[in-house]
Amino acid sequence: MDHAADAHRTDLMTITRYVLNEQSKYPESRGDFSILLNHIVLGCKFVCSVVNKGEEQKKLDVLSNEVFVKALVSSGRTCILVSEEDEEATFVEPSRRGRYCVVFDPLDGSSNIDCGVSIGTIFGIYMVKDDHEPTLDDVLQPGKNMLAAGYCMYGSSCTFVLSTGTGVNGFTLDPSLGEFILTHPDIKIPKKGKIYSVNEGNAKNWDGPTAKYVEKCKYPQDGSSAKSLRYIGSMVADVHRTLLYGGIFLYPADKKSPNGKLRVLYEVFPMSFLMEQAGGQAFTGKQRALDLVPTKIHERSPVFLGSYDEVEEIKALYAAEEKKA
Ligand code: AFP
Repeated sequence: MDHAADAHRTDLMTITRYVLNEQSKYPESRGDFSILLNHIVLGCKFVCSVVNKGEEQKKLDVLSNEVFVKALVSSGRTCILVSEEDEEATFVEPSRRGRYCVVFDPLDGSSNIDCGVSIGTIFGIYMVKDDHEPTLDDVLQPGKNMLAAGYCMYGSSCTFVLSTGTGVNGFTLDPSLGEFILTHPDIKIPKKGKIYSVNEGNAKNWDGPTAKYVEKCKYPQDGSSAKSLRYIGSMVADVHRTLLYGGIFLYPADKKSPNGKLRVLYEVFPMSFLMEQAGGQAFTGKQRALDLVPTKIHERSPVFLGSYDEVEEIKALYAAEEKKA
């Protein structure tokens, strides 16, 4: 190996070092965010280790949730937690309270566990609005108010993708070091893509714009090549591929599920935040996904996210439909 490559290999940018570097740009910062993130990373390392041991699904869901809730509360930096696993939000007791609200899905795609498909943890972070007694309104904020969002994918390797609002970076767990190392700096999604990702089993119930878009992917009329279909059915894995290779991931509304399937706070928002930070877009069929103001913590929304040009096409199809109405 030449000297330059060696120097790179030996200068390890761990996720902690990365966040501390970011934090040093804000002299007023007290390090609370780094502490919070360290606790999220610890939860992910734990889940990664149990997923690799092949524990059964039910246990893993519950276990992962418990680990994240305990890690977040013990960080002393959180005040409200919203988890996919818990019907109600958790309000942290005053003596252990901090200023961050964390919304998360501890183990998304868990129905795939038993067949070894990649699954993941998704999270978003808000700050309480003011110095006041925290209320649900502090988490019922539009996604554009998130300070940070990310996911950790448990697959052939364990990958942590993070945005603190200044681009997107990917870190891979080095099991021998027990550390996430920066392996995918400044991820940018290709402007156009050759892949679409959707559950086509729902096609008979789709609305006009979704059906037209997918038809165009398969039978393009402009001389371009047809797109490839890739669908894992595990959001973290489908979004991760979309982020790296470009294309579009869609979970649209349909006649049976007028609000789609995916949850606004801990699926749609974090992934939309990452897409925008990587140069892509996210749309609900009506508006920019990050502008949505949720009214319930487990609310659902349709979502179209991915390469900038692909989402532009979807937006144009919905605009044309609206004009007709
Ligand atoms: P589970 O957590 O119930 O496995 O749901 C996974 C998921 O929420 C998300 O990860 C996938 O993108 C989506 O569901 C797949 O849904 P379909 O099976 O309806 O395509």
